[in-house]
Amino acid sequence: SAFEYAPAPESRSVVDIAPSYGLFIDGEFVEAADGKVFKTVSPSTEEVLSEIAQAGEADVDRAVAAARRAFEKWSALPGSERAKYLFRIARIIQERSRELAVLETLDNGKPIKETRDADLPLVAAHFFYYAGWADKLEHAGFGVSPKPLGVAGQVIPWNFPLLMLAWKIAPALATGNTVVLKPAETTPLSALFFADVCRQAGLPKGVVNILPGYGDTGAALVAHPDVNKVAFTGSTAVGKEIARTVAGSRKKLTLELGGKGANIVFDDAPIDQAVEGIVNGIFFNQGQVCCAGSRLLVQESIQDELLDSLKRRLSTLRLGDPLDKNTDIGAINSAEQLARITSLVDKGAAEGAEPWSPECELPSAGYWFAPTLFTNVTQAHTIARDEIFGPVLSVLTFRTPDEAVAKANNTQYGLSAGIWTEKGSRILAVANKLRAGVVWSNTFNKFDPTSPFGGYKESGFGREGGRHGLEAYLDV
Ligand code: TXE
Repeated sequence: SAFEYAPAPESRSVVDIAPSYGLFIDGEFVEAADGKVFKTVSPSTEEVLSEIAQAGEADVDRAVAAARRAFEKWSALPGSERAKYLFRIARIIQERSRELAVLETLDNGKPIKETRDADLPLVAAHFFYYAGWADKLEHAGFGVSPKPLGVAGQVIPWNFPLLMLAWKIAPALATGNTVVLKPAETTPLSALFFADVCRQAGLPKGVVNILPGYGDTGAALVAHPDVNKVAFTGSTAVGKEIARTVAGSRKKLTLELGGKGANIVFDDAPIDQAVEGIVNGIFFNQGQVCCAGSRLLVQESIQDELLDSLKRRLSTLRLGDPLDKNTDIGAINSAEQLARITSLVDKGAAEGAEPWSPECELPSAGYWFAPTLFTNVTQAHTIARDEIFGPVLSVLTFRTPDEAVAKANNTQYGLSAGIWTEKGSRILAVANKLRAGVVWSNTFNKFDPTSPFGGYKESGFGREGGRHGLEAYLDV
């Protein structure tokens, strides 16, 4: 790395991790009915962090029944009362954000810089934002007296464990629904910690239930006849399976799936700023981001200049201990995800694209992947089409704005895009032609609870965040 920093690791002793955790059902931590457990490990060291109860079908039944009982009282509360609980949860998250950031970094592998400065502030902001809606639903534009749906079954991924939980739970509770949530199998800890936050906030029992487990637990939850609303974030393949499961039922469904975002850089773009945005777009959270800018579309005339700057910048990224406050690139979340990234990168090279990585030493334990940039990429290449969900950027070029739009839209996905140019008129013209749920201009990966987020095409349907996020949890 270009600079020498005295490493200042955040201490893991900030957070108490119990040797084992139960399921959180009806306000209590309980064992699974069949006694099953699984282990959660730290992806940066492969150390076992804790042993977690694994929910089976009987536990899904118990949790849904608890949520159903709680629904009667919770939905009957005045919105202003529900708001008080949500505000309390938001404040406790702020107060305990250091513990939560360390916990999330340990279980997920992402840099503490990110959990501290992005994940945790956004989690709290989300609860504050939806707390504000709870007593104003009649002003949300869905009619005089919109009604909650009932029990929400929510399944979330591992890339932003606590933030995805916030995106799902905050609007559900604000609108008077109750929740059974299944965190991802590799990152159950922050959701269980959140269960403790709910207890601390005095949330009535059964309003939030947390069921750690694998895909079969998620499948049982989604299929449960007494669940009224299903919300899923994860792979497109599982999203389609879930859509088939709920087809024919009265369940309301929202899906937030994969992406293959394009970052489009025009010849008049501020290059240094664009380089920062490109780096953030694909290396934030090791590229394990559904809206990552995983395709760089650069105007041909500035290709050499931009790639030179980008490579110089990549050479300064620090990869290593995620608890070190100077770390830019942490660990990949799991051995499975690392294998997926590796296989797609191998395919890229085999199909004729040229990989480049800065010099960097990968730690011997844990799951790591060096930042990688592919040039000589064509639209037919697998790495230009499939979501890699890792720190891998595919570079393509264009000559005209129309060609940029055509290439950006040439994907089965439609979640995100970025435009870099000094021309305001071009931003508007290009943004309006992009089939993507979010288009950033001269920035990337900016999130705000007031903005709806979601995809076009195979990136899913429904919106989370903002006023639109309420709609998924209301009958009008
Ligand atoms: O996803 P899964 P995986 C993409 C990304 C990644 C790929 C695979 O490309 O490489 O998906 O990741 C639960 N019924 N994204 O395997 O399997 C599972 O337990 C109900 C993009 O981790 O979809 C976990 O809680 N639930 C994405 C959650 O679904 C099931 C984020 C996600 O896991 C289930 C994650 C089933 N049949 C991966 N099978 C994004 N949109 O941000 C699994 N699950």
